[in-house]
Amino acid sequence: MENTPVERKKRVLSLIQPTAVPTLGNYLGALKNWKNMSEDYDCIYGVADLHALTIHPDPASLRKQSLEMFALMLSVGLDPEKNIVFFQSHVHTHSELAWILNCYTQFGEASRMTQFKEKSAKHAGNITVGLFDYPVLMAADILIYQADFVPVGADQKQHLELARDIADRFNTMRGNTFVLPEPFIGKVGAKISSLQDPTQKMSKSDPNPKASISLLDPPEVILKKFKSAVTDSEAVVRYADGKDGINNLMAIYSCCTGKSFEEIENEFAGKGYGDFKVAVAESVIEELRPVQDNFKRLIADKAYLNEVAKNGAQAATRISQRTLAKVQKKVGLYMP
Ligand code: ATP
Ligand code: LTN
Repeated sequence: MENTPVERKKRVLSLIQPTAVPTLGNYLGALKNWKNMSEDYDCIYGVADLHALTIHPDPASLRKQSLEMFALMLSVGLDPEKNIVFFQSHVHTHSELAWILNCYTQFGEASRMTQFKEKSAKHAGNITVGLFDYPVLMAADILIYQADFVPVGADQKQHLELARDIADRFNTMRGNTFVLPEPFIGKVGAKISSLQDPTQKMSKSDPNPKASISLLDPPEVILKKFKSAVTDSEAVVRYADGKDGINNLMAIYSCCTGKSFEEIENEFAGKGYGDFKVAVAESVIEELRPVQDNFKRLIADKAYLNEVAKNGAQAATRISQRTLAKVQKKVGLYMP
């Protein structure tokens, strides 16, 4: 119809830290949704390399892991012709907005972040101001693009709420400026647990290699890790309270095969955990095979990755600059 205004596609934004090779938890909780949303939304995805600085990574490792993470983002199927993919540190507006938002964030609300409490307990000898300020930089990442949806795992929900609170406060004090972002948290897969301690989340910085599946683990390693996954003594594949290990394996299998929990229970009725673990491992191997093949090809083509990163940074800078200029004006910075 001629006079119908073209509706702006909703915008999606998410970043991931290059602290190690991502795990199956990162993939099922975040990256897979990034890919699923990339057809229907206007998507912006990035490597959160500035966030990774909060725990003092070795500089050479950070550089290598950042490029690998970038290649992996493309390997899961994000098309740089249709989405913006970039490195956070290549887009200066994030840090500039973060400083301004720091001045609109209460010390008390930032102190309540559970991830800060957990990480400062883990890195007790190295609690930097950067670690404390991490969620404000994350709020800047989101708000600077006026993002409508932020696909993340369940552990990031509190950070998203803080970003909304900061945006709301700024809008109230200085006039409507920011879109209030909604978290997009998948129903299954939002909280994949450690294979060795299913009460804990699977984390890429877990020092026990058996606890997590890396996206680049070869098939035989994946099989071995699932075979040694901690379960329970009931020997019945069913989803129930107190069966954290089996619940986790069912969530993984469901995400990789599209089967419901009921279908899975029927499929494995009368079978033992051994058969089930092998089936879960095989579904993960098949799910990751194309990702691993793409990664092998892309990581060998640094010139291509650099070109994509340069284009992504330019596009992201262009969009984010508009919000930054608006904010600078609203807070009263003199602009000639
Ligand atoms: P680290 O161990 O370095 O803190 P991490 O594994 O928690 O890292 P992040 O870079 O903090 O990973 O998170 C990247 C994305 O993956 C986020 O959206 C986060 O919510 C999601 N995610 C992380 N761990 C899991 C998990 N176990 N299950 C589901 N989603 C997860
Ligand atoms: N803190 C996030 C990574 C992250 C992020 C973001 C996620 C940094 N900036 C913006 C969504 C939107 C994490 O996953 N640990």
